[in-house]
Amino acid sequence: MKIIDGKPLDADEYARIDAYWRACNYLSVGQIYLLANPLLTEPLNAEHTKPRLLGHWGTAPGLNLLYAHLNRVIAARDLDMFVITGPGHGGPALVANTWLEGSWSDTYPAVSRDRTGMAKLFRQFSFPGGIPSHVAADVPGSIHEGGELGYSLSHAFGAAFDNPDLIVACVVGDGEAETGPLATAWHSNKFLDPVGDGAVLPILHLNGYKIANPTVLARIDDDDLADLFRGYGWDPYLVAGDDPPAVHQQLAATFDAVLDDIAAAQRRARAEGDRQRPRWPMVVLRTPKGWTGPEEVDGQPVEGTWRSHQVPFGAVRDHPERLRALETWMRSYRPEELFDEDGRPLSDLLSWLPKGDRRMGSNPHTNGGVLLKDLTLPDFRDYAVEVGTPGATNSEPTRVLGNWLRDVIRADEQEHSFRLFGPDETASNRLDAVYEVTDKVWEADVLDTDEHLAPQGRVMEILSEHLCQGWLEGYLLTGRHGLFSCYEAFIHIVDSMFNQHAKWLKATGELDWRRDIASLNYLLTSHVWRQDHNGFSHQDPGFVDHVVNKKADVIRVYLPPDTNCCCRWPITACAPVAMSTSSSRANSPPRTGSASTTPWPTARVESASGSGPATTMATPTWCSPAPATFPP
Ligand SMILES: Cc1ncc(C[n+]2csc(CCOP(=O)(O)OP(=O)(O)O)c2C)c(N)n1
Ligand SMILES: [Mg+2]
Repeated sequence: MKIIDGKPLDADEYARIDAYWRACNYLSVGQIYLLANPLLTEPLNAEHTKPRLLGHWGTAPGLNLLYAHLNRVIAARDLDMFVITGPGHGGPALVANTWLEGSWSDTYPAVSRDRTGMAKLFRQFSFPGGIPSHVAADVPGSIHEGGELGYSLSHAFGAAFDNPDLIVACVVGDGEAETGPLATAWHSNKFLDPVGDGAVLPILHLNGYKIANPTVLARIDDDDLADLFRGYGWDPYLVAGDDPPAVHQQLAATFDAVLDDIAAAQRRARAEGDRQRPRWPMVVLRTPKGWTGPEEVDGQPVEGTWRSHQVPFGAVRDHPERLRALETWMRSYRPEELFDEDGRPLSDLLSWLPKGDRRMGSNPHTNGGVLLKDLTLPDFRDYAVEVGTPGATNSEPTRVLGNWLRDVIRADEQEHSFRLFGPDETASNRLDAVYEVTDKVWEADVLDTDEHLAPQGRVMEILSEHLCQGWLEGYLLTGRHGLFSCYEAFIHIVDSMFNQHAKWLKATGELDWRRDIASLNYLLTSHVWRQDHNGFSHQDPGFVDHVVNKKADVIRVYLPPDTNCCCRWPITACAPVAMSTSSSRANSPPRTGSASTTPWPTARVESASGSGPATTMATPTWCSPAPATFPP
């Protein structure tokens, strides 16, 4: 792995960035432990602490360090950048950073950037009536809640697609990196176009531990780790240490180097027409878990071990010596050098930070609805099959839908705000008319016998339902549109990802500053009843059961009975998550089609009679123009 040894920080810059890091660490510990006395202006007593201690400390110092150094490069290079926090259980860290940079108080003015606000900040954390413990929807700048680990990198790539000026930094936990969805997401670099897409900077946070175990990637030697990532097509840089001055310098030098690499790769592709797939840089950060926290508790090592994962020591109200240890720990960050008497961060702490929308907590991409534009949708009636006598003609519903999607893509040629995702099934699902106007994105090798593979395109195919779902979520969360088509039996692979997304939508729906994003549209095909080609192995209608336990303001299900209704559903699909299981005779194998029974005026009624209520016909989030009028 590459190790960069420069010392780019002069004494002032070093002092500023270290003070900022200490402030974030102080604010993180304060959120976990304190109810009152936020500036430690009086000796800490039991009543100043929370009766129930919750939260995750171990990941916080690393996240704070990274946020500080990302701030430095954003400000120095005027970057359009935000960060996705894989270890999203580190809520206190992101809350601390967004409060210091001012995004938190801009979003929640009652939590001001002063002593009163700091007290509220501490109290609200993981507290009744307060905020969640994770990097939840409440946190400005977040498009990713950490609860269920594994999706950070796919979300980061989804956000970067079609955003050529954006850089998405993505902190990947070394525990998270053991999950299947995260493991496959390293391959996303074969689907990122250096011309039309932005960049993703993965930062593997090798703090060595998960909840109660070491991590696999921390216990293989550096050469194997480097080989692994080089094999995935990355160029890994290592930053390692436990001495803050040395790590600050090395991390600053490394961020300078990797951002130079990203800029050079983009310049080669964009200005020089070099079509070789770049070997994008990534960073491996090996620092201790729970760094700067208590070294030992009750004779057991804590800092640098899995014991620092959550709250390093509990029951501080009952143990005076722990109370004293907590006070010593918090005072080690020297709060009197960070905040004035009114609790305002000192100007040196803030003067160098990114301003306005360049703050990661205020980057517009992280509140995607702000950027969302309606898609131009062709009139579905132009695609209708003729129905003279009901039941007399056959057609393939998804093939006709493919014609309509082709023209959606054509109409989006300038905006580039729609993508079609699938696990190698777009053609099998009979949507291949889209290849008349676009290609499948592919940055790996291409042979003469391949078809429709190109560095740029609107179709994303990889045999990982996790990655399709994660990419699409990231794409939608940053204000774009998309559709995921998948065999009914195998969409279950993303059951829990669907749940997470639905929860995110529920939570954002309760935050008035979060703008609505477009529907996550699933098209399910190859149904349980239509398995003469495959068999029992491909039968599982349970995804509908799974999703309908969500409220109707989050999920709509459409069961179009024939071709004309199948083409009608995307127009009707106005829920945050909309799903169509096409007609039971919808797609493969192609030898028979679906008997068409529904001419257009009736199709409207049939589509709306799925499981959604009548409000199904409301203005769709992702549709333009709204289907306000229909032929009589
Ligand atoms: C899919 C999933 N499985 C299990 C958990 C429970 N869990 C929460 S945090 C954690 C350890 C995470 O370790 P790592 O990614 O290394 O984060 P860090 O060390 O930075 O805290 C686990 C297993 C989870 N959140 N998600
Ligand atoms: Mg870890």
